[in-house]
Amino acid sequence: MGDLIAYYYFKPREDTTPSRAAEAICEEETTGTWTGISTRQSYIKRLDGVVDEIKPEKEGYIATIRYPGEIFESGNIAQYLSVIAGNLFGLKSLNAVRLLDINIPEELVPFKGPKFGITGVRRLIGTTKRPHVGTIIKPKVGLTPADTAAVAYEAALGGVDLIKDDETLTNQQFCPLHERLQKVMDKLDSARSETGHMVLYAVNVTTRPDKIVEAGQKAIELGANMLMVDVFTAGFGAVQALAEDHSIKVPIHVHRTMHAAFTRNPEHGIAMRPLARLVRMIGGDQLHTGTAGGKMSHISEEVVADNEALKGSFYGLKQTFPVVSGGLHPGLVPNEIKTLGTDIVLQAGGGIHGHPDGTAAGARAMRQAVDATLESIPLHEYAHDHYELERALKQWGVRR
Ligand code: RUB
Ligand code: CA
Repeated sequence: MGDLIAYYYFKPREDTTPSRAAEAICEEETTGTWTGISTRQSYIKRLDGVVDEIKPEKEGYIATIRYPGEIFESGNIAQYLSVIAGNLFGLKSLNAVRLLDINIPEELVPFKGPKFGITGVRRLIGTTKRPHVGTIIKPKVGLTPADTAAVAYEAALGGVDLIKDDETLTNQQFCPLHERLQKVMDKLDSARSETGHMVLYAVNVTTRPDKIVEAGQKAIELGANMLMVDVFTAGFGAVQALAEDHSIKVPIHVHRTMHAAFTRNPEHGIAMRPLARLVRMIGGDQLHTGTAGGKMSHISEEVVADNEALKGSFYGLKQTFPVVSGGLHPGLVPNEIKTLGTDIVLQAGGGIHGHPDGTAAGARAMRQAVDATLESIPLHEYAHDHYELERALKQWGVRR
């Protein structure tokens, strides 16, 4: 079995050498502990982690650590994380440590990956090249099912490809999930009969892992054409259970709320990249990876490579559709496409529902911004004969 390679940025404690600090990671995560032990049999040596390389980086170092494949239980993501992203974060010999990326051997990828992937989701909508445009219903919580459906209808008329719940909306009393889902799907049917355009609705079925498949099945029975899960609050196991179940025949949209608790600090925590790889392995069809210039604090040079982790070749698994979201509006679209390419879902909440002429106009403005960008026409020029875009640019400006 091949080894799993993990890359860590780290800063050793002042009284610890870089190699001692990297060794401490290996020991803690493989066969060692803080002291020599009498129970260590000689046959255990093959499971020792190895520090392959240490090189200086910014204020610290990057260590390449080789974990023997045999130390992992193939297919058990929770166990993988306990090794590659486990106790090491608390070791006193390191002032800071961040898991940057992983390289996983094929034997540890017994997963089927996305059922749909970029191509499958595109096939449902009928696109080949252009970025998809999505919206999050706003306000993020509080609307009744009927009002949620009315907003969804407007967004669909305006030309979005995807409508989704927000991460904090699941099945609260003010907006019961089944009622909301049925009303939204009815409205999307009406919109489709007017526009001829298919729209996906990612209904947020995030719940405890032992209930999520049942929740997904029920949603599909009631007409859901996409399911959404908050992967870090629900756990990888919840997404995996849903994605691997044969009865779940719709794509899965994966939100990453809580990710910044581990991804935001450039010196300590877990970068998005290994997490993105895991989400692709367990079957996420779409995953939030951030923007080039939106409202959330991202390490934007990392986003391009994070998306590559979702799209690059990986043991034959389908590609996961990167979702670009957080403070987007039409004026930001050219820069997002220029930086991140066209295989993206451009998702705007406030940037659609905050349009001065309402949701449908906001959706049109986003679509117009995409069209202008693909035709290489500056937004201001395109706005001359596209009123909704003109109004959006007046409201929020253009990023130069
Ligand atoms: C965006 C939104 C998403 C964020 C999360 O709303 O609701 O939850 O994208 O960030 P708005 P990320 O368009 O109004 O800002 O996608 O980076 O995880
Ligand atoms: Ca949100």
